[in-house]
Amino acid sequence: MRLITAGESHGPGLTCIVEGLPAGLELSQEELNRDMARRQLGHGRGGRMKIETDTAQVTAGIRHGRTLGGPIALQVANRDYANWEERMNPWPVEADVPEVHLPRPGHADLVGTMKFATSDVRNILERASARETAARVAGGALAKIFLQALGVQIFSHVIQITGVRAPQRSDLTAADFADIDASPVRCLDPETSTAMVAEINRLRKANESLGGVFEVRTFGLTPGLGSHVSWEERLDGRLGQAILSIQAMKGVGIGEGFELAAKPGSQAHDEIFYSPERGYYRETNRCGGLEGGMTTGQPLVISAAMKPLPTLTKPLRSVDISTREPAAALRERTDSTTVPAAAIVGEAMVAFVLADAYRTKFGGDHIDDVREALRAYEERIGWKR
Ligand code: EPS
Repeated sequence: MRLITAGESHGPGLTCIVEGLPAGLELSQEELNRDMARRQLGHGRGGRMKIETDTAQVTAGIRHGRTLGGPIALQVANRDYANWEERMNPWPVEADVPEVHLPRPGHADLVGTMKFATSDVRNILERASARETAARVAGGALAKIFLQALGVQIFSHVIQITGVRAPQRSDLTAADFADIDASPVRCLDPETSTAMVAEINRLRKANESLGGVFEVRTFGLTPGLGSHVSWEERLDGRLGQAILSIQAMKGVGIGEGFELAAKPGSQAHDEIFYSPERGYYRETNRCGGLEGGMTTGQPLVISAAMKPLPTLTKPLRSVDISTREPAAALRERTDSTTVPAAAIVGEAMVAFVLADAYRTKFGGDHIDDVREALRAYEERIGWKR
């Protein structure tokens, strides 16, 4: 499968093309747009989200609510373009549009201008912006719908905002996530939610931005997606790349992740049991559902660490690239934190990688072919759902 996005933050709009889904997959506009709306939520968002109401318009690949088997094209409008029409017009304009010369530490600004030979930071920041994730979430929704048809469900939650951490939960099931979007920070623990909101308010007043950690959990996976045989096929590597490609991610963990490094071997793995009723099973899931680069069939647990956003209302020290004199970095409208939204993007990226893994393993031109191949495989390995 392929997922390609195009678009700038304040340009006319974003595009996502998803290639490789089978024909016959049924979907509704509501399902396609649900995650688009969820990505716009979260305490700590800035003024931009009041302007946008993201929805994906389908311009190719779907007919009467079913996929046709060809590339699917999705368009997401930037409503804010109305305010940027001169500055972001694809074609030359009469007006004198000033260049941006103040790169923000932590953003793509400085290196991007050097690499792409431009004196205008706007030529870099517009594409580097996390606005692009709206297009990824549109494409990820298609992957999720495909996975849902195979009995797979993906959820996310925020487990940390700066130093405020939710209690660890290893026992979560799909049902635990039913009301997750009701929390203003998408945290499962109500007390921690309140503390996170207070921390966002406190640091926002101090002109700070906040990072954090989210977790993506996937239920209903078949064992054996990915492969141990070559490095590119190892699913942990593919998931890591997909997660770290999300703007502002600085770390990724699988299962107990970095904590496993501190444990002795006897407490770091998931012992194997068998019963005729259950087949092979485990009583722990420290590996996060991946062994040898393959799914074990247990819940897939992935965490991601996000750095604080680099656009600050009290800017950091930088250099004016037109004069090379010291100057404060660009100060723009911004969010205080987007960890709750980034978690939705995490769901989309995990969904895409998993959908691709199902396509690789089970092939099929029509969704019924995929279902049949999956059923036959699960029967052969004696997998009990
Ligand atoms: C972003 C800066 C902000 C965010 C934007 C990402 O946009 P603006 O400069 O227009 O205020 O709101 O995120 C989105 C627009 C979005 O849809 O998530 C940045 O610099 O990365």
